[in-house]
Amino acid sequence: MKIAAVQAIPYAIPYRTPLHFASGAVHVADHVLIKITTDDGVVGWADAPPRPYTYGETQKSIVAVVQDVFAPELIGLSVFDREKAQAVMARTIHNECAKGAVDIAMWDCMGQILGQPVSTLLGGYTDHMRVSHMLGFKPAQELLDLALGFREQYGITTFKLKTGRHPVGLDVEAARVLREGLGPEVEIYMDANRGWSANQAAEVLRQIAELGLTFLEEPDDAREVLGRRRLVTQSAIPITADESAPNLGEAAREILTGGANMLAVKTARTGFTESAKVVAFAEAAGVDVYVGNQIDTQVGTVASVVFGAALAHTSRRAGELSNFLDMADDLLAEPLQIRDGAIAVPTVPGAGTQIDPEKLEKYRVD
Ligand code: MUC
Ligand code: MG
Repeated sequence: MKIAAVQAIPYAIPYRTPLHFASGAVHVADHVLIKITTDDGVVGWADAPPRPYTYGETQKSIVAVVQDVFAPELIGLSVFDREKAQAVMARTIHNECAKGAVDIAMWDCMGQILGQPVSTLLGGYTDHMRVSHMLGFKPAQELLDLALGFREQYGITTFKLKTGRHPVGLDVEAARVLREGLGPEVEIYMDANRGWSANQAAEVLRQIAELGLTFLEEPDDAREVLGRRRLVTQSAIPITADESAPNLGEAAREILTGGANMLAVKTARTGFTESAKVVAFAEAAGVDVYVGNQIDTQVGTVASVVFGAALAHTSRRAGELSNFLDMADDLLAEPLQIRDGAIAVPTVPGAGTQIDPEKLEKYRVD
């Protein structure tokens, strides 16, 4: 059960429908597949999405840090030595998604060796996750048509509206059209990816006060601390930290210094080991969390399902688990199904991240 090889395989799969948001856009899933092989032949997989506009990582930087920096230190450790692996990787700052994927691939090996689904090992709270769909920038009526289609076809009743546009009226209008068209039962929240100033966000909050939105994520740059604190104090709905809380320490700092009062948990950046610590902190602090989307493929999404369903605190809210529907193809051997607005937790031993070898051959770019 010792780690014998750590490989980082770059690949590219186009999006049928690109996603546009305040900090960037995605046209191609140019991700990196992490493959860990043990000395007794167990293979663990995970997906690392480069998000230069969020963490500074690129496809090439993920390959380089995993193969040149992490692999030499990880080879020889037991796949069960996850805290040792965390310590090894913590010597290199940032590189969140590279670290997260190595951790998930190790858990995949652990589950296979123990003959248990990883969701069971992490807590086994429930057997499914409700799905929230993320809507990128589009005219208001198109957004409503899309949301109605997702509700009709997949039973999805929670939507994240990407915002942060100028003038802010564009996003206020989109929220109003969605609320009127979807009715009061559907859950809607906003993510501005730092697109506004604190004052602009405050104006949006005033204008959407009657629309019953659940929370507002990263309205402005959290480093502008006084503006952000004023927003958090004055807002009637929670202000969620996503990219301002990319790891345990920064999540704690944002909450304890009043930069946010809710947290996005993303397995793509904190894997399973650190995500569990973020959730424990949030639970102890009385802070709500939700499982977010790193614009994940099915390989990334299944990891979010495995983790989100394992813990009571993360399974309370819908997780963002459906944006792989916008991709032209995927790598997962058993494609994910969304039924009645939910995805079932894989019951196979491991993390359920098995790869289709023919598809990997087709899309790899190394
Ligand atoms: C999100 O919640 O922000 C967009 C950029 C990123 O890093 O993740 C996505 C979704
Ligand atoms: Mg976000």
